[in-house]
Formats: sequence, structure tokens, C-alpha cells
Amino acid sequence: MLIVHNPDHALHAGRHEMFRGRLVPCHEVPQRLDHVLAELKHRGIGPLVTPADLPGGDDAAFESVLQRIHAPRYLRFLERAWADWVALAPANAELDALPSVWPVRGFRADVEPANFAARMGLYSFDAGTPLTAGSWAAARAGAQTAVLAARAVAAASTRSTFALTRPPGHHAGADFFGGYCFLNNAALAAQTLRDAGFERVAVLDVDYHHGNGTQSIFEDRADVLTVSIHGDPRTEYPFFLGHADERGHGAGEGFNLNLPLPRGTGFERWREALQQALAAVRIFGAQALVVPLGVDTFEGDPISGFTLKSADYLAIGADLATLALPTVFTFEGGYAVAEVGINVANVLEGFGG
Ligand code: Q9C
Ligand code: ZN
Repeated sequence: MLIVHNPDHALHAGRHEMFRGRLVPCHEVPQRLDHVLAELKHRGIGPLVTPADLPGGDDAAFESVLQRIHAPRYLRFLERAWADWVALAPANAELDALPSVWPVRGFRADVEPANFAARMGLYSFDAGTPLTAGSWAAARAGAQTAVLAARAVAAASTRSTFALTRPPGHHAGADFFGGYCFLNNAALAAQTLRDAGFERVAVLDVDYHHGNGTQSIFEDRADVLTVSIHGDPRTEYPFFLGHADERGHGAGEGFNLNLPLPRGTGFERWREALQQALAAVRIFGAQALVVPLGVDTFEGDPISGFTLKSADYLAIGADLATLALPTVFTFEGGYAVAEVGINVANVLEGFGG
């Protein structure tokens, strides 16, 4: 399996996230990706390349897919956000920027405020996603890894690829960050596959948390099926989306499937949901597949509530391979840092080529 990894990922290294009235150390740390890369090398899974090793990357087609998946004004905001933050006060250079005010129901989103804190709130949905000096550079290079991974699959130079990048992406919407995510790598991969001629693309999100960003990006479209298996939003993050009755809107009605499971769910029940998800992908007639791969379903994950074991990830990979589709994996959550490498490598090994 071709692994495209983001060599600039560590430019995004947040200090703190807001949790229960305190700023606590970030869970989404550079070491997560380092462990995965080390484990893949150890097992000889590869080839391992970076965007610089592949043609394209920063070309007009990349810019085009970025501008179609994300709102241009959101991209302009992200690109300049760190400079704007430091311009408020030179001492800000030593601090992460976090939002603290949000436009909820009845407020206006059409007028972009001049105030920096207000713009942070307009373009985000939580205070757990610090914006740092290198967030934009890391996220943008990550988007390139996802797009190039999808192009490699479309060119049939490989049946499957893994876009190994962070910050993750599946919580990011067209014009908002949150859940440790800024740019939706899985959505960018799916759109790249569509642009390459695959008429029906399925996204099957196996991260512990609902893929709210991906759902919202594709919810009115019939050409991209979004499926997510996740902790029930009644009790689990991101709380405000991910219920079973969300089926898509307009032309997209019937092209979103949510499979929420209660906190405490083990592999036997989780795997039944996976079979249901695979059946939906088959009925849809997908020609290509994107798998936002989070391993925060692991029993040892510090912020999640399922009880999957390391060996279960081999079975997940094998089950996904039964679809026999060109497949792009994107790296999402998983915070039991030492085991993240083993669990991700198990999925890829179980999947095979
Ligand atoms: N103190 C992904 O897995 N809130 N994002 C957790 C724990 C945010 C997870 C609170 C969880 C976001 C990509
Ligand atoms: Zn997650």
C-alpha cells in the first residue's frame, strides 16, 4: 500500500485545549503520527513517500478542489489567522489562539467581523482546537497528501493509499474548524476521486467520533455516500450531529447513513455495524472508497468509550477489503499514543495491498 505522509505535520503542535474550565495539554500531538510512521517502517508497509516525491501537489487542480470543498473566505481567514493573532499583541506569538465566542441561532454568519476573536468564533465550533503558528502550513500540506493519495489511486498506480497526516480532518466543515481539524482531508480525497471520473464515491468513517464535517459537506449530494460508525452523539462528541435519523437533504436524501453506538460498545457489536455500513456501500454501487481512519475506538483511548482491542483492527482491515474498491485511507483520531501505530498498521495489514 502506498503511504503518502506529511513531512510538515509537526508544524502544528498545539499547547492547550479547553476542558472543564482548564487549559489542558493537547491530545492531538505530533508523536501520534511519528508512532504510526515508525510502525509502518518496522513492518515494511509501503512504499513511503511525501508529496514532494509525487508530481503535482501545489498545482491549479489542488487549489481548485480546496476552493470547492472549503469556502474561499474560510481559507483566506486560516491563511492569515496567525499573523492577525500576533498583530493583536506581540506576546501572542507565545500563545495558542482559541475561540471564545460563537454565533449561535439567530446571529448572523454572512457578515465577517473585523474583530479577530469574533472571526475565530465564526469559523469554529469548539475551544479544543488551538490555532498555532504552523497550523495553516501543516493543514495545507496535509490536504496535499490527501489529494495526491487520491490521485495515485485514480491513476491506478496502486489499489489503495494511506494519507498519513495531521492535523486530522473529518470534523472540519466547508467553513469551520473544530475537533482538532482544519481542512477535511477525507472530503478532499473523495472530491478528487470524483474529479478523476469515479461517478459514485463512498466515505466510510470508522473514527470513534461522528464525521460531522464530511457529512455536512456532502449532505445535499447523491454522488458521495457518507457513512459513519461512532459514539452516540447524545453522550459523545461532537454532540450536535450524528444521529441515526440524519439521512441527507434534497438530492442527497438517502445518501447519508449514521450508525451511532452506545459508549462501552465492544468489537462484536461494532463489527455488526461495520457489516451494515459495507452493505450500504455495496447497494450504493460505489466505484471508490475513502476511509477516515481513527483508532480512538481502542479500549485504551484516553478520550473515547469503545473497547476494541489491537487484534480487532486486523479484522476491520480485512472486512473493508471485501468491498474490493480503490481505497484511500486518511488518518483521523486515536490518542493512546503508543498503541496508535500498532492499531493503524493492523488495519492496513489486514486490508492488504
Ligand atoms: N478532553 C478526532 O478524533 N473533545 N477528534 C475531547 C476531551 C474533542 C476528536 C474532549 C474530541 C475531538 C479527530
Ligand atoms: Zn475521533
